[in-house]
Amino acid sequence: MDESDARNIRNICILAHVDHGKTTLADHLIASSGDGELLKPRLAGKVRYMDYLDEEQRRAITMKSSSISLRYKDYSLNLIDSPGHMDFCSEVSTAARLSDGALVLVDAVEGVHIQTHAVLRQAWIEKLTPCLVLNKIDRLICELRLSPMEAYTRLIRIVHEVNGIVSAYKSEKYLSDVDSILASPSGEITDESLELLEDDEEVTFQPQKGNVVFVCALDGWGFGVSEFANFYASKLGAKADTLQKSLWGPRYYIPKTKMIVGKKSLSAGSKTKPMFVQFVLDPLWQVYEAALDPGGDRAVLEKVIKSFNLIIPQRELQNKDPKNLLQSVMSRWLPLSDAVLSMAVKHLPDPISAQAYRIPRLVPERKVIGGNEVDSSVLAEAELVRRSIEACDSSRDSPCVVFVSKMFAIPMKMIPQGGDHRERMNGLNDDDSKSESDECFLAFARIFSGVLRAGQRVFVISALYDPLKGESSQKYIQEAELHSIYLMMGQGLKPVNEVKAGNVVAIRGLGPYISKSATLSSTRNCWPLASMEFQVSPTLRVAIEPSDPSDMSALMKGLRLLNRADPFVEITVSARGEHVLAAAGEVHLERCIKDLTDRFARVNIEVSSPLVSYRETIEGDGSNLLESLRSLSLNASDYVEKRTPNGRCVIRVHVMKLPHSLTKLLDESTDLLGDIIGGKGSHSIKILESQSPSLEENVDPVEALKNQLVEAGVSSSSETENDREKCKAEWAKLLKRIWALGPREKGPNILFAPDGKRICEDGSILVRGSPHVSQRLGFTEDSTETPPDSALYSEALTLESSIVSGFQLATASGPLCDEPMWGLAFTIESHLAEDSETEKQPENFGIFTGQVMTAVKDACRAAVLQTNPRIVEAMYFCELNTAPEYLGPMYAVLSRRRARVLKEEMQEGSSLFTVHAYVPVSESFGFAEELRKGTSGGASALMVLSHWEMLEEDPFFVPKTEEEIEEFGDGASVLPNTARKLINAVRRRKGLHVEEKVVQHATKQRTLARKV
Ligand SMILES: Nc1nc2c(ncn2[C@@H]2O[C@H](COP(=O)(O)OP(=O)(O)OP(=O)(O)O)[C@@H](O)[C@H]2O)c(=O)[nH]1
Ligand SMILES: [Mg+2]
Repeated sequence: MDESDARNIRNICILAHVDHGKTTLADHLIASSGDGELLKPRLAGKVRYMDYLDEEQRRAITMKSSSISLRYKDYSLNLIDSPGHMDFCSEVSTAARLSDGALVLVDAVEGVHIQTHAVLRQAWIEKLTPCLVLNKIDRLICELRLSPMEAYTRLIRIVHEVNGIVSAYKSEKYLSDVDSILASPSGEITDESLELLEDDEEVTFQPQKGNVVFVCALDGWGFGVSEFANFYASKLGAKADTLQKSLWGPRYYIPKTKMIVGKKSLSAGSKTKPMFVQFVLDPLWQVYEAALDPGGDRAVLEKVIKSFNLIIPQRELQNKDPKNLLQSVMSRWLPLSDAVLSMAVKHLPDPISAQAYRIPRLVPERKVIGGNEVDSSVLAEAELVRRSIEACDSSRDSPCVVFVSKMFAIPMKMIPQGGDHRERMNGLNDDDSKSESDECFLAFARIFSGVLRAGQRVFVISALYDPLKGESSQKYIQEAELHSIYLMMGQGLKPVNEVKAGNVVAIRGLGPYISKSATLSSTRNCWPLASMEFQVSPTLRVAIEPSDPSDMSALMKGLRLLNRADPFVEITVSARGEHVLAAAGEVHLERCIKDLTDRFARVNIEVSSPLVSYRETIEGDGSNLLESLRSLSLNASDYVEKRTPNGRCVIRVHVMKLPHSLTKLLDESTDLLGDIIGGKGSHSIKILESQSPSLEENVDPVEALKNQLVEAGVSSSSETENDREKCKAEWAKLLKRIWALGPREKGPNILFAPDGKRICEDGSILVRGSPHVSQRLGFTEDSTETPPDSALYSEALTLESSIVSGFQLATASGPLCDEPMWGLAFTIESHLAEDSETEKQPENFGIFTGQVMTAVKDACRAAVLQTNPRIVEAMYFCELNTAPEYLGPMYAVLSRRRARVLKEEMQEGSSLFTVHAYVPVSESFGFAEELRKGTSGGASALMVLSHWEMLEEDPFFVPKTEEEIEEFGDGASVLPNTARKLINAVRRRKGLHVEEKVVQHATKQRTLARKV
């Protein structure tokens, strides 16, 4: 293969919301390739060829991304089908990384849904070129029974909406999926917006440009406007190009003058339809009516067959079932695969042009900042490798670079046998024990540069590797010998000896080296490719153990295999020694358990009920952070005081609530903050481009975060402009005092360094702390102040780390139920007094620092408990779809689950309702199941983790005022409220003390019992 060959490669993934028809579309593309040797055309759309796992066929949803190599004309295509269910969204990321272009499907009836947002975002992050496929056009005709004009309005609306989402990613700020759904305009589109829309070069999807097709994947037909433009060109005596431009949007054909005009030139009240309706939809509707209506006019069909010279076997023409007849005609008149694939090869990029602009995302540019110690030859080679990726250089002597986006396991029997004798002899190399050799691990990979050969030796580089770091980075690089390379054919594999840059393949022999993803390279001096970004993190956690304790080792082995085979599952051992499995959702969890029992461990497993995480905070919305700080300095009574047992150190802790926007920002930037705060000062390399999807390229993420931090502190308070400025100044001052973040040094809680006088009246001195985080973030310079040279001062200095540790411990486990704290600001003043005992024993010092740490921790926890503590729970954003008759039962289920409904909307043109709601994670288990039962399968729900939300309820509520006692009773008989119940459940699970009166009124209970 030479360069011109790489120009003929297209790596394409199919992305969409669940059930919008990806796998059905893939079927038709497969059937049309290679004379139907893989899949008979008449079976296309029925077998769902890419869903080869039993579980996928059983549930009729795709659960993994898988690739197939196809040929279309001179082109070779790697088509990757991806799942649409939220639980498997990580598979969308792995598919997107290996592709250059994406076919984004939208169901014409259901329209844009939550996963449509998510996949468009994923495509945007990975710099994929998208094309739009509007699927299920047949449903507009047969199910909704829309007129062509109504259908047209609906299609325009969808295209408009999808364009809106993409342009938000392109231009504005980064939004999470949930935010973008909540922000998306649902208003009507006016004619003016249409005029704007169609002439704007910036608009991504434009049918008249050819990157939108209208299809019915089930029946195997589809078209872009160019198909019709070509057909009408000769009939109307117009140029196909001109026609194509007019076949979408408000363009009208005046037969008298043979002119195409805009809306303005139409006479008032004119009934002329837009050209898309007149020339495209009307004929389509006529064919459908002719075929499906009992009294339909067969002549219309004959006319179509004749004018397009369709060759249809008699057998099919005489088919009694009108549906089959229709399918025969439509799939020959407007073949689906032609419409989709001709669009794909024309509008989606080849690897050479794609890699040239994807390079900043794949290998962010790095700049050496002042490192004299950097080895320039290493740097030069690493740069060379980067350029070779940029050029998609497939010459033999260029460095070979491959990205593995996931590892997957297939049963050994699916591996083609023969040919490679080494495989059989050396089968153990894949897996580390005999019992595991039933499964074979393959790497799902793309070659970005050079040539990869079977049997080649490569370096396996993990994401943390840095070639400039020399020795210290060695643990991130390994050497491996590949076994075989396969072209993926959906269910099958085709062994090949070598592949060139730009192709997608499966590689065998990397099982022991890679757990999730990695970069392979022929040279050590190569940067790892940037890590992939996942839409959500695995949040559903359960503890698992074997039913029979003696199966423990089998389970461990199974877990190890599962961890490797599933890119998204997380397996950890909890502090209490349980094996905790984290999955993305219930469907995912169920599949993991099934895989474990049937394939990987083959033992029976007990699964605990889900372990839900909570956070702890205090009452309030944090809008008065600045005021409470001010009052703190005025009146210093509002604190908790603790003393170390030896009495030398007095600790005063004051706690405040952070503004919500700030907490959210800290929560979202954890990784970045971790990098900044934990980063070594002498970092010689700076990654220039942000890896997170910040919009404008080349924005320094640290700068961006700093600006956001400055904004977040003031945004919530202050009314007048003047006030705002004052607040800003004050907040800026405060930002210079950030001593630490917690827990784990990067959480959403802040420790401010105290601002008091250094020496107090009683001679004790204040442990000042250093604004360590502020310095790292660049809010303040490294302080040059040298403390007075005295023993007490230097002792105070050494206590600083104990105070920070105490703060970290406290924020990691709050007083309510040992869950991490959330959105709190602490100021800790510790006063250290002179040691009264004359002799100082150094061995006592260790004890003393420990005492300080414990005192700080206790004081922080006590401060929270004293300031109206509240429990915070995680919320899912939930999108429900239902027919109107099930709205009632659906709301019943929602209210049982403490859900908060955000909006209910009827989808225009159909009778379906879409409802958005927040559902607490703790209430979400079995939700889908209950919904299905409650509505006899008439309503469906998808959930994505959204945010943390504080429960307003006071967990320690006891009626005090007269009115309260009247309403709730005297306290003894008050039932625990929701907050209290949640806390108690967690405490019970963790084996903590639970204050509960088991028997409240013994006498009453006895009488009750007798009655029963
Ligand atoms: N009426 C109609 N139904 C369709 C069409 N295309 C697909 N379907 C049906 O839609 C359902 C879902 O199709 P799939 O191809 O499995 O959808 P998918 O997008 O692969 O779903 P996931 O992989 O689970 O996300 C199936 O029942 C198909 O028969 C179409 O053009 N018209
Ligand atoms: Mg599918």
